[in-house]
Amino acid sequence: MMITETFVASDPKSAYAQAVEKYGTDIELTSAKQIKEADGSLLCEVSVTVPKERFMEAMNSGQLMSSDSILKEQDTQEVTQALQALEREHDNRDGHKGATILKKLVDESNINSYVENQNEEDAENGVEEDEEDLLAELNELKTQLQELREGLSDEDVTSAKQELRELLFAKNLTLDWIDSVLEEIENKLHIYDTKEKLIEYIQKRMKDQLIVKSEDMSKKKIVMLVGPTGVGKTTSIAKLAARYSYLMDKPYKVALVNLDTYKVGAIEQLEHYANIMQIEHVTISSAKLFETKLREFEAYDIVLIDTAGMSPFDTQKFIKTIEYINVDVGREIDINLVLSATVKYEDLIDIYNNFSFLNINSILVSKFDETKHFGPLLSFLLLHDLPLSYFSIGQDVPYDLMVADKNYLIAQFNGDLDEG
Ligand SMILES: Nc1nc2c(ncn2[C@@H]2O[C@H](COP(=O)(O)OP(=O)(O)O)[C@@H](O)[C@H]2O)c(=O)[nH]1
Ligand SMILES: [Mg+2]
Repeated sequence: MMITETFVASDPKSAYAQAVEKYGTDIELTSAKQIKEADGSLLCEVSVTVPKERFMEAMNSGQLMSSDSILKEQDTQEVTQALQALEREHDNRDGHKGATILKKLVDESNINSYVENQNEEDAENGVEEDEEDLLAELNELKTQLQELREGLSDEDVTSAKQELRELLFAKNLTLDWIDSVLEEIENKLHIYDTKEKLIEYIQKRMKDQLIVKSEDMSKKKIVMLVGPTGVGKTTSIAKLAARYSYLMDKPYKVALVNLDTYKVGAIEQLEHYANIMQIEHVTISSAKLFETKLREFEAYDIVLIDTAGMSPFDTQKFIKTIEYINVDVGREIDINLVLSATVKYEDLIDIYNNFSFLNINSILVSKFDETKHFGPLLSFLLLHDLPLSYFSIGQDVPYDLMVADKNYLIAQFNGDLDEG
């Protein structure tokens, strides 16, 4: 038996996301409509059906338990991390300037015991002349020790760090990320004493954190490009089609599927490329046909799917997209979100949220050639840990495309830093 449940949110994606959060992706979307509240605001209502057992399961709120245990795990992790940081700090102090201080401290304690001994002896012998000298020496040592302690927060290093922090922020990296990275080296600042050294560390951290998806041609693939209108989906599909069928170690068998029946000229645009390259192509307007065609294309190495751009309130396009991706084609569809490098950070976040109801597998960055400023894109990637697939670096089909490369991206960012 199936149960129908309705979810309401400000836009269809969020409403659908609620359903997925509750029941997982294995649900059927039965309707989505816009509703007008009494105050005139627009809401979206999405209805899904789920098997009764699944409904009961969710009712019995296993979810609460699991989110609780996730919290505990996070807490433990945080505590462990804090402990590790403390240990590092400790090691570091012992290992470096701390060692000098430690030595002085040992010296000082020797003098203390010497003074004590002397005092005893003096009391016994009634000798007082040397005592003043010793006390003076001890005081001097104390002053030196104090100076050394203050020396630990090396002003030069701190200002190099501050300068870099401001520069990175000006280049649109988020303060959250900058500070979390600078914090990691807080106790090793003597190693990163110049701006250049600090930048090296920042680069290393970016490199560690960025993920690149390797271009694995060993398996047959269905790749779908999604993203806002005009971002370069169709152009990228044409470049990819050419790459796979003509520009690699061997010719792969490619088919093009166009789901964009909205944009004027979209059908002709893809047909144009497909005809030049003599590649199998088809335009599709129903989920049923989508299923039939994808099954027909089973023998192809790569099926590339072009889609229509979508904004948060495109309810119709949203329902259609959901219908398409829920079609059982017997294989997984690799969903690539196309993001333009020219877009500002807040917009990247919005676009990602807008499309996140589709399980985004990777990011294709377009319009790499149109900006020198990669801070916003990097900030986005460092926040979301999404794998990069390709970079589109110009309008020229098929050549302006490269397999995503961390070093290339970081080098572009550095070029921007050098300009100050
Ligand atoms: N400069 C530059 N232009 C691009 C790039 N990719 C696409 N374009 C241009 O952007 C415009 C829209 O591209 P299109 O593929 O139709 O976008 P779609 O709406 O996402 O399919 C076209 O004029 C393309 O030539 C790129 O990497 N660099
Ligand atoms: Mg297009």
